[in-house]
Amino acid sequence: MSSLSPLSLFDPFPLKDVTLRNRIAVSPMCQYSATEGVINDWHYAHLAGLARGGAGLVIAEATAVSPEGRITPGCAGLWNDDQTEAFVPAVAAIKAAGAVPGIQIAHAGRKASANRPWEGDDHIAEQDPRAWQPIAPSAIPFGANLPRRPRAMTKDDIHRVQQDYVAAAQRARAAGFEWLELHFAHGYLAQSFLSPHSNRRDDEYGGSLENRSRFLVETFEAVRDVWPENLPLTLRLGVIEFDGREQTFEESIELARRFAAKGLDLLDVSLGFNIPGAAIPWGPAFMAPLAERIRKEAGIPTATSWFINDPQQADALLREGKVDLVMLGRALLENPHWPYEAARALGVDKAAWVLPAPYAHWLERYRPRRDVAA
Ligand code: 8CM
Repeated sequence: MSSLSPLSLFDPFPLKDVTLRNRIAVSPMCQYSATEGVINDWHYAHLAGLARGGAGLVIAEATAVSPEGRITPGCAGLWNDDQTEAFVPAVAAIKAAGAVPGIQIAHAGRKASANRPWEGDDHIAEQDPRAWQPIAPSAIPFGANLPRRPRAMTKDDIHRVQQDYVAAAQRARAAGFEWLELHFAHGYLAQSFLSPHSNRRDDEYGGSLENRSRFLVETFEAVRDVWPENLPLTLRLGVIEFDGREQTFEESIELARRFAAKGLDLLDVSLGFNIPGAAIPWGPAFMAPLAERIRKEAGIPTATSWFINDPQQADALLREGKVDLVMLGRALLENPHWPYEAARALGVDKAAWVLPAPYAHWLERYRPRRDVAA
């Protein structure tokens, strides 16, 4: 990667020992369809289909590091052997289709113990046997559709959850994943430590930026110690809360610098979702200017998602140096073959794009040949 030549959507992306065939990544998208955290045929079809569609990186959904860290009872998990083994065929299918297999590991914090989005999207009633006690930095509920009061974590809880992250990272590697993202965004546990809205602790895990970020930094360091040095370790960080204070973004640039110094390979720039009613300025690629500032001011590769739907728009984000990788969710669910269409729209020669041989062969064959008169 040269800093002189602009990047484009179909440039390979080398990061550590992994090279993505292009700059298109599948955002992690919860399917809420696992049983006891074990993924199944639905997930295989979903993940393999996205990989076969041509993306360079497929990141499997937010996968809980512990039972209490699930958002819903249907969330995937990585705290036992059955769950780990169930990921093995998914990893194989993603790789067979030419994409790099990634996974996001997560703890839902005070947003845990919820119903699936299509079954209410609210906390499961406390008396329901499927419910469990959410935990958080402080006993402050999210509110709105998630009113259940979490239990404030003890330091033992903090250390246990950090060890759960470490164990889940090791399981992710054992399952064959080559790219690991820690979920430090969207109002889940790590983000709720960072945000003064949800963290009112008076010990070394609350107060100053240094203290509010301690849970995140320690967790990152512990995972970095066990995740192979030669494979990408990334964070999805909620860099801004759109809470009218707008201070958190300056803090996030500082935090990104610290993570970079500690071996972070890429920052997936996202937002807080940590207070109901935040004034989020939804719009096409609205997080990209923030990703650009972090890329330039913290000197770290960035990715971003949110309303990136159009090939020219995605390509421009790379050419303008805003990001190193674009993350697509809904656009790829609607059309897993979006990368093929994007290649055509951008006039990219398919030969320059690494396709699995059986497809490269068919796509090149029986095309009108320029050297043969029609
Ligand atoms: C669900 C699970 C995990 C996440 C999510 C969602 C839904 C929306 C979103 O993020 O933005 O990180």
